Amino acid sequence: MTTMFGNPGSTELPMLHGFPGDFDYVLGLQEAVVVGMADGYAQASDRPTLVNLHTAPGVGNAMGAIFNAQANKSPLVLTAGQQVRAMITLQANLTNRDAARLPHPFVKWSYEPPRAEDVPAALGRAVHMASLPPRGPVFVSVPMDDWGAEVDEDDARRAAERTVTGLAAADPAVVRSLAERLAQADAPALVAGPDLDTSGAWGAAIALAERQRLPVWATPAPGGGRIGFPENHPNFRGTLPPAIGPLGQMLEGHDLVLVAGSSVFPYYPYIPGPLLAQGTSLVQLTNDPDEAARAPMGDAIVADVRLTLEALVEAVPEAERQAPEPLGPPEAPEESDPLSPSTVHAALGEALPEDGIVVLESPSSTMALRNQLRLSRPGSYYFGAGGGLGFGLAAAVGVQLAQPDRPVVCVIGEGSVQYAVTAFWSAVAYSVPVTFLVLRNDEYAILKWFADLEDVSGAPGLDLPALDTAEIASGYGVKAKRAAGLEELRGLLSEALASERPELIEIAVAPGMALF
Ligand SMILES: Cc1ncc(C[n+]2csc(CCOP(=O)(O)OP(=O)(O)O)c2C)c(N)n1
Repeated sequence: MTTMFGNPGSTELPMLHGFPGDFDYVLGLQEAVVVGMADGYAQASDRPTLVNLHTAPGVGNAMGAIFNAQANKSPLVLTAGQQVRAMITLQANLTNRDAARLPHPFVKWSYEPPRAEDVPAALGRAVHMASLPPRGPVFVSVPMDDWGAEVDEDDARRAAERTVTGLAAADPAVVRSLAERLAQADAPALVAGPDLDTSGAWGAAIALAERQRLPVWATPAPGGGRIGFPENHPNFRGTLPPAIGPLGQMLEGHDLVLVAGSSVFPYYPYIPGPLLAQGTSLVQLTNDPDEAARAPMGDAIVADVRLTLEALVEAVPEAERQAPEPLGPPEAPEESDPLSPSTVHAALGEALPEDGIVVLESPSSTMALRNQLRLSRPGSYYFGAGGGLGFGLAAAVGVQLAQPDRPVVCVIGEGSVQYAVTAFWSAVAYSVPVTFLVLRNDEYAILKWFADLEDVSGAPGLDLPALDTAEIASGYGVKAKRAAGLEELRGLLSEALASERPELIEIAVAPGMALF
């Protein structure tokens, strides 16, 4: 680790004393943003990432972001300061009174070392716990006087130098049996999940799809934080709907569905129906025992997704089935004033270089973006799998810090911006050249759509008049412009994408849900 994301208080200053020159400190102005930036950084750098929060209130502020990081399987090593040991029992001001319990149930492991001398080993253990599959956030509370204690240098070095790997392929007999099931199936399909991206399995997924002529679906968009298969590939069929009934129907006609690197499934909203059509069976491949155990149907194999797919590619024959029908180009959006979100996404699709990265938090136009963009390089898409707003803006800054050579665009609703608005400051302070594309529809559009679905009428609090995000971002130092129409949007997008500083484009869009 070479970067720490934090927001300091008096209880953290001893940890920052003599801050090492080979470490960078990234200041976030509120803890949800600190964790959101670290989440994006951890995912896009593929490394465990260090975070420092301010005792109980700092962890409290960060809880929504820790929830998101858990859903994203982000390997975050969260630390927080704590009162001096001598004053914890009498509960002096700022004591985190039950520090290890506080971040539950959103962390894999949570600890306050019993002695100062145990802090190095606890941090070592935290790094390994965060990084072992399935990855996720962990937490260590460190009393502020511990940093001045003597430790055994040799023990500390030994703790720091250990390597622990957790990659494990599936039992070869299980792979052989799956290969036979695939080869004998009449119409098998592949569902590509976010962990294909995390585990570096794009190549294996493409090889399997081509060898077995599998149509490939992306796991449902709202819960699928990353893309695991090139969406411009001829075998790609689209993104699965996120509800039980429609998803089961969409897979109808496939006698075997292999779901790789995803939960089964990240459903929402509740639209009941058969989980799968008659005659469809399912096998899930996941590195997460909990994902395997809680799936409501199908068999599951718990193993590293890349290693197992690579073994599967070796074990399956070249299929003679007909190649899947290509999806065809995205639907051309209709002209409207104000522009539809789909028109905005189509313009982004034209402007975005092939190595561009999209961080998305535009709830009512998630599907429209996925349908318009067809992202096709690994590590090109990050979405808050937990559904808590505040991920997008902060994570985009972290992703850009981890991937300085790839242009990052944060596509975000003006409502969503407000949950992580101080991330603008960090983007400016550290010259992080994210392009923020803000879709302004003056409402919580997705909630109006949900209100219809839930038969709710007359709900208050769904309109956002006069929320001027360009003005707000300017206050944090971001160069911000409002695009008056499509031509201006195109020009501003290409300028911002080429710029070496953070820039924001606000564009008015039509209200309502956008699917295509
Ligand atoms: C932390 C958190 N609070 C509230 C919500 C509920 N919520 C989901 S979408 C949404 C509206 C987002 O508004 P905006 O970004 O403008 O997007 P639009 O729906 O208009 O596309 C809200 C409030 C949430 N998901 N997370």
